[in-house]
Amino acid sequence: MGSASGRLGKRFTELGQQLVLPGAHLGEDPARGADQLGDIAASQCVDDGGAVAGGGDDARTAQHRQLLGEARNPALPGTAVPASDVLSALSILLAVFKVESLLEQAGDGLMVDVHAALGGAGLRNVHVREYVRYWAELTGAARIEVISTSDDARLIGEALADGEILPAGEGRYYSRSYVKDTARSEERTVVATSSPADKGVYNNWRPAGEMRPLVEERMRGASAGKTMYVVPYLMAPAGSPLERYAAGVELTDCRTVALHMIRMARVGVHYIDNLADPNSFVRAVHVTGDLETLGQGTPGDQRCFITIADERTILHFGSSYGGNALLGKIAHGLRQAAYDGWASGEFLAEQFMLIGITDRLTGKRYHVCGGFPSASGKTNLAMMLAPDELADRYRVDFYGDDIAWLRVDPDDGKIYAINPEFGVFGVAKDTNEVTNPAALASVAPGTGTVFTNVAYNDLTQEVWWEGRTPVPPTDLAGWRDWTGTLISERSAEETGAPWAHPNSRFTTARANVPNIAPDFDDPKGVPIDAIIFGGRARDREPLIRAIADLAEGVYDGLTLGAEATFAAEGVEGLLRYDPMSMRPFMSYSEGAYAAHWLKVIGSAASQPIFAHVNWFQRDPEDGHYLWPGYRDNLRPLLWLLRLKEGEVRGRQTPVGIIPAQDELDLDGVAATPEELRTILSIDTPRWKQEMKHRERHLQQFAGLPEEIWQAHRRVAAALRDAD
Ligand code: OXD
Ligand code: MN
Repeated sequence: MGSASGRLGKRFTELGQQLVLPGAHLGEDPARGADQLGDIAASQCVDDGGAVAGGGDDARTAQHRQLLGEARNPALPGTAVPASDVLSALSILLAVFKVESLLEQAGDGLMVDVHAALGGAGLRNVHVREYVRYWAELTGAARIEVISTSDDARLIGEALADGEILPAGEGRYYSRSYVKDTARSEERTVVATSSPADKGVYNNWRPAGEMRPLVEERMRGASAGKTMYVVPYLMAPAGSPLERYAAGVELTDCRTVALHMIRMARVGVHYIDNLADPNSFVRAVHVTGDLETLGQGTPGDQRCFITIADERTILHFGSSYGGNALLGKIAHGLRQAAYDGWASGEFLAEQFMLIGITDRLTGKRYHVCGGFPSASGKTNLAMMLAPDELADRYRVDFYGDDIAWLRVDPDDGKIYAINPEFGVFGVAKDTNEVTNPAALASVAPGTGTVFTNVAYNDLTQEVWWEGRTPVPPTDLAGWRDWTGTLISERSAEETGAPWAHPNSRFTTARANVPNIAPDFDDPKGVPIDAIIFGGRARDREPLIRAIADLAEGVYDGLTLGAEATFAAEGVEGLLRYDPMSMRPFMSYSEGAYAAHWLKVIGSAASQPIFAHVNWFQRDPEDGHYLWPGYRDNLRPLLWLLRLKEGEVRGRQTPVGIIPAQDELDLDGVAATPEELRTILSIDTPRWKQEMKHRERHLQQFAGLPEEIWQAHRRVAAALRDAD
């Protein structure tokens, strides 16, 4: 970086300190310099230990209140406007003026680049400009480019020309990641705040004051020679009541990440240039780093993925894959949004799918959302079509496969959900005409899909993944596995290894899904009738059990789990608990999370029905699945909606209401009466064993609301009484 830009940066530093430039505490604080940084051990990125720095809960709450809009409405009826607000408004105006004039004066080096790039793109938000300037200087990026969706074709052309992506047939593309960069890394992911009270069991909490310098040091100079793409985005339909939590600006030094963001979020300058509070965007900085020297998975692992939740700042270093790099998705859409939803008291952000079910006979339309731990069929369920026998009467519409934000509308007291995402980042493995025909259609030629880490054929530009067809292509000519090795030239040890990485993905815009709901972009969202949870359980969990009580529903979500891999974990029947399927995305303590759920959903005038579903029960003798799954999963959901409407009664059990066999529409289902009896019954001794595990699981969570413990005790007592 040239000395001129350094000098100018210093002047900004002074300006920022002098005028308390709005947002200076949010990500571009120039006062935090290299001189504060010691030689911090890599393991400090996540290891616990050491004194906790930072202010108390009140400090966090006050700062967050300001961030989340109270400062935006200083003149609410009956609210006096403090003199300090007037002063700070004046200083904001002054700061804006000074920043603009400094930008005008800039004569050379980086500042010209920032100014020219941002100004040329029509980006006027002064807070965004200052944020970009700070990070461009820190990371040493050589160029700045502001991205909008309309840049997609050009970026694709450039990426193809550079060999960064390859053509995968008409209007589809193929990308390969670095071999040690293929998944989200939970161990390297940290939620940092200034309040130790935010520490939970799963959120890997660290003090913000410790984490920011550490990650800044890793990012310093790490984008040298690269372009920094400025990606302004919105994680909500424009005009949504939750829009003010949805705006962000991702800075990334990876063009493929920008291409993914265009598919996964609404991207364009206008999303952040006209914010009611121009400073209210999430700062999301992504620096790839030198992937070959980061020591992934070793004790010296340099990767650091940090959400500074009370500063609405995301700093991810050391990957260009998936949730590590597409920061609108998991880091903002889940971790940050969950924190914002709690801090504002306004909403829930959950790793939920969201579907609509229309009954053409009655004209009624229902909406169901729900959480499933990974590998429990969430995307297949989200894109499900009605089974042939029911297709004349029912239509299933897709809204989202991964994230839902839920709020209660003050006008009608209903819970409304939006999918904040614009696209689908789906797991390719096992996607085929039977498991998920809608997903296949959504990645068809002409959809602009980007495939990552599947197998690729150099000669035909075809892609393939395990489960796409029962056996791999037999003509091996041109086929390479996800690492780029020609299948025909694999070594003896490599033979038999999957062609595609198990976490290989397709990235496609949501509008490409053939059964996309007609109102998928309705800013208000859709009213929720049912909230479901489901894991992969080979025994105990029936096909469906409905729960009408709120605390028992939340309790069920908190005790959600999927089978641990028995070989690895070694404890028969022990689930890997994944509360609400949010374990990797929790951003504050689980006790507060449960209380927030009770409060938000409890405030709705019309309550949803809860249910736990399980498509995966197996025959203990030969291991075959007892329920056909996939499209047939609509049947238990229809029963649930009829139960809510009072059209069926089901059978009360200690753990919820289970369908009577004749209440399910089973026309065309091949299951035997014996199989149906098993999946529609409760194994009481097995449930009693589970209750002991649950108790230990819940005991970890400090401050768990008494309502949840009461729900636990009620279920345990009902199981005892069932003897
Ligand atoms: C995830 C994802 O990692 O959706 O959960 O990509
Ligand atoms: Mn997910």
